[in-house]
Amino acid sequence: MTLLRVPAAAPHDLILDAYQTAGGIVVEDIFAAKTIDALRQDLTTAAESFAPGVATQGLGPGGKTFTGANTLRFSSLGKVSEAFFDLLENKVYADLADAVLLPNCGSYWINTGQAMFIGPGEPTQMLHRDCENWDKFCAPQWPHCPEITISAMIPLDEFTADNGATRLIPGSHTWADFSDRGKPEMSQPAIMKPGDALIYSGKLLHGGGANQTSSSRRALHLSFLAGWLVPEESSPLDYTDDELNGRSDRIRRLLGHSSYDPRPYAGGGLWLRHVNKIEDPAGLS
Ligand SMILES: O=C(O)CCC(=O)C(=O)O
Repeated sequence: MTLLRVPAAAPHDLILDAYQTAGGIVVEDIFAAKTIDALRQDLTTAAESFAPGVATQGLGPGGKTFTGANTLRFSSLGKVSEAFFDLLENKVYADLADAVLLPNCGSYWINTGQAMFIGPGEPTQMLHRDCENWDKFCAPQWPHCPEITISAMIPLDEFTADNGATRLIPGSHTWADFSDRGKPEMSQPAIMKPGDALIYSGKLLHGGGANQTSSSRRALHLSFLAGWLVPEESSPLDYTDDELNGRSDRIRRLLGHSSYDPRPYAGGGLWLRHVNKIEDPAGLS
């Protein structure tokens, strides 16, 4: 299956259908140039405070083989760029996330918003599925486990086959064997320009490409996760209530400043304080 590309202006049903068929699609012109230009500038400045190769995915030296020896990663992106909040309100991505995740949860929150700058000489990352983070949930039900996470790779530079464009295997979200991660030669690069995004299911095999150029491949990743699962990034600790004052309900919820309400599905409320929603007066003190 070749990589499918759809314009962001296409009808929602067409975008959803392409996503469900391939497991990952390039959505062209989904983000405004001014948003991406601001993110490129702000994240490049913030990157000066981080060294390549120090991210471990919380797993020590073993995690570094996944995150990359010459790849620079950092998160909490709303702390360094106002433009990050524009991404959270993007209607095309929100509509797709709603359609994919809300059949399986009352609401979803940010899994991670993460700068991923692949440095020169970095080899290809292992192909993986983002849902492997929640292995004990996905593996036993594979391939019929509910969709729990959706991700976007958002280029800040052109993504080319040589500079580390994310590689993916379209259709691998329906493979019968969860342990089958395919082979690198089965993958294809998501060639994109700034303003586009690769949006893919947590079930899809993908990974960062090798960077054979002399410049970093600058990009960020923004993923959402069913609200009843623990995300990669500790967003609720990163932002105080005061910092999110005046932000939309959606942004507060995405950043973990609202409790989880399972309805219309069964289950109890989660992420509470004093057994009340954290946004209710009784939950505040
Ligand atoms: O950098 C990329 O293109 C993809 C990285 C990725 O998939 C990951 O680290 O989970």
